[in-house]
Amino acid sequence: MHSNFRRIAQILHSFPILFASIAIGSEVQYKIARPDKEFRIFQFPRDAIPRIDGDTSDWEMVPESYVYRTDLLNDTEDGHGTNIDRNDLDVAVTVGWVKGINRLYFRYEAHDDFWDFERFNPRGYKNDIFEIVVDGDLSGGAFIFNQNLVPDRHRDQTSPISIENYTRFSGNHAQNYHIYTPPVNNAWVLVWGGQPWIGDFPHSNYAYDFDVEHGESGKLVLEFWVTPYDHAPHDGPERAIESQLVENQLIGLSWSILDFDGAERDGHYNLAHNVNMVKDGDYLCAFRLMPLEAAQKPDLYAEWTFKVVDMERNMVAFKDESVGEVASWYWDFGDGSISTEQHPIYQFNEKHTRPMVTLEVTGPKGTSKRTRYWEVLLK
Ligand SMILES: [Ca+2]
Ligand SMILES: [Ca+2]
Ligand SMILES: [Ca+2]
Ligand SMILES: [Ca+2]
Repeated sequence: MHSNFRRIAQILHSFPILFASIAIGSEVQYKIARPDKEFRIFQFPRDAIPRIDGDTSDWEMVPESYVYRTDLLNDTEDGHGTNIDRNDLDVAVTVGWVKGINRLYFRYEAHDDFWDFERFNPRGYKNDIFEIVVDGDLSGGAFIFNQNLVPDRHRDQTSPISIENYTRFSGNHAQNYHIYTPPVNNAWVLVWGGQPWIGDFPHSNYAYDFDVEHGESGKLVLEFWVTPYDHAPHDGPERAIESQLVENQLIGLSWSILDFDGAERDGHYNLAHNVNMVKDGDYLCAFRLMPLEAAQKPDLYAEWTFKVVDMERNMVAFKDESVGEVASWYWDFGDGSISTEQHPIYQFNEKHTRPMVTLEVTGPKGTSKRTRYWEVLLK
């Protein structure tokens, strides 16, 4: 059932509308946490990408419906359950993305009655942590080595085979970030896996804003982005494969807050309502990469891409990528032929090796044209 669904889900990734109708309100069950709830990732327009500076004014355009707060969390480890004292911890998390860029942006705002950030000094306090886990292609499955999820022969961490498996396996197909809130005398994130490089720029970026000392109560703001990977090897980004973030698709994502208040951990509040989320992609929540909200939609403009599918026959597949509401398409292939399909495939005559191709789109807000001159190269 499980693997069948994964296969179906991958096929349906190409048909997001169909996928949505099957995933919601049907018998299909796939292995995620909280299957009754679909979370949403806000799409920023490309002219309003958040600046990572700790100032969250660039998030003010995000509707409240995208803000996930303390009421959605469950302390599954330290006994609070969903009955969380907002004076002890109160958080708001918002996730964003930009179409065309494989990054997940986060705004994390937290009130804590005791900010504990001296883990890395000799007094030996703990450290408040915001932990996120990302599975960019919903592949699911265990991704942390040595957490009772791997065969016995691999559990001895001192054996060479264990170490090799750790670097090959942990964090490879889903990534876990332990983010220090805030870091003092240490890196901003502990990557729980074999690929610490994903915590470095340009694979991620972060900025904090807080005005509290260790032990005080108050508010902390963290703004950051990470890059999700389908394959994040130990030896660096050269062989890594970024997850392709595509509008309307689902990804796996969850977070937890490890709240230390001066002594032992006081809470492990997690969105998945199951602490297996820290090590197994089957326990992440489904987050949808949303289209632009109406308020952020730009006026109509024409845009398209192309692929030469058969150079010998001068066969080209055109793909409409216009933004805004489009009612009709008019392609001029520059040789006297036209098409009114949205995504035409066209065979050019041999005489037109460098055609000038124009797409004109028409919708309620008018018309827009986009010409590519000498860009479609044929034989
Ligand atoms: Ca900012
Ligand atoms: Ca607290
Ligand atoms: Ca994955
Ligand atoms: Ca704390």
